[in-house]
Amino acid sequence: MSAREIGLALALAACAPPAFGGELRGAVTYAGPEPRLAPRPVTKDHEACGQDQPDESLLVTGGRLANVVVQVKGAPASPAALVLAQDRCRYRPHVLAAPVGSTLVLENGDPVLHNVHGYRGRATAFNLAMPRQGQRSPPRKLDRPGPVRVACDVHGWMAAWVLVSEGPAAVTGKDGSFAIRGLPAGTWTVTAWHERLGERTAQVTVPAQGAATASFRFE
Ligand SMILES: [Cu+2]
Repeated sequence: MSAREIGLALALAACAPPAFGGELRGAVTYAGPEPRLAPRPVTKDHEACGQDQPDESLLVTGGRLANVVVQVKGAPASPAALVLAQDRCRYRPHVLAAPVGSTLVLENGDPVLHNVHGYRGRATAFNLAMPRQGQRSPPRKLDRPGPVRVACDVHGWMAAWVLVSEGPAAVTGKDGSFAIRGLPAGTWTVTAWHERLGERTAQVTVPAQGAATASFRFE
């Protein structure tokens, strides 16, 4: 390694966040008969939006629950840059999660007007008309923890959630699994949140190196 390369390596090490070797992995299950949700009918803008759209509010596959936000409360977390797209009159992804201090950009990929309305409980968190295809909103800072429900005032079937977390977070995939890396050793409060099923809490001890596991069950 040359002196220049060593200097570069030191500079990179100085700006990198502390690297922690702990990890939390697990799966979220759903007990009970598998729900089959009827598609939501599209009532306008059929050319851009199709005839119906899936109801993604409770997705269970083989007993595994998708779209659950798992977070390690109070653990160090780096802010993220989230993007919520509107694509054929559907939000993608349906659930996003990131720590307080992250930013959210909204994108309109459709040739129709969407009005993106974010709610904290019943209060409006933001309200933005997006009339143009290809439009991107300025990044909005997510400065308070908790769930934000996103709806479109034009298309009543459109629904998404942004969970602003108090630590590193992950969203379960179709197989219900999640993994959160870069955790320091310690006993942490871990929560699992679902838009319809509420929240579960567990205490999990994460080792300095290697993975701890946690599982959550909803019904
Ligand atoms: Cu819309």
